[in-house]
Amino acid sequence: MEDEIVRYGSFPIILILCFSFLKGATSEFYTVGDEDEWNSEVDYVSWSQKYNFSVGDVLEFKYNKGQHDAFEVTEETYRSCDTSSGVLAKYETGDDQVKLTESKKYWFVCNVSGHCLGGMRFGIDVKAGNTSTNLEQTPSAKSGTAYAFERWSLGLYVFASGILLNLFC
Ligand SMILES: [Cu+2]
Repeated sequence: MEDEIVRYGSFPIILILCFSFLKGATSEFYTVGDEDEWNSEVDYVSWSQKYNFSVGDVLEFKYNKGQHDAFEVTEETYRSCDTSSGVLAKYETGDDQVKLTESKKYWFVCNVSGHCLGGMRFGIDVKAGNTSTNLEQTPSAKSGTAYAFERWSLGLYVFASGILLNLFC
């Protein structure tokens, strides 16, 4: 009986921990330009400043194939709009999903003549993001406490999942 009280009394706390654990693993999905999508005559610098981007997030460029494209470029090429050099990646399908895999500044331009100078360009500063990614990326920096906490929260997560299964299945 006492055991039951301990289990169900701590249920809300476990639930909160469970959701914060899940939230840490979530990545955001952004359509570039929002409802305007990837087009001429949109201010993408303003758009890019509306959000905080993290590693694991995805940018989606949506446009009519052939009318635009999306090149990931260096900062220098972003500033000059001269894509004869400094092109890191080319996306041309009309529905391009670009996963932000690194903590760095990303620069994008449209390579159709005149579009970059016309405003189809922006840069974003992608932050390291959620803790689980950080821990995975730097295993050597992982302290004993952090590691113990990670195992502990994983244990709680499994425990909470067990309770949820009991309740709903
Ligand atoms: Cu364009």
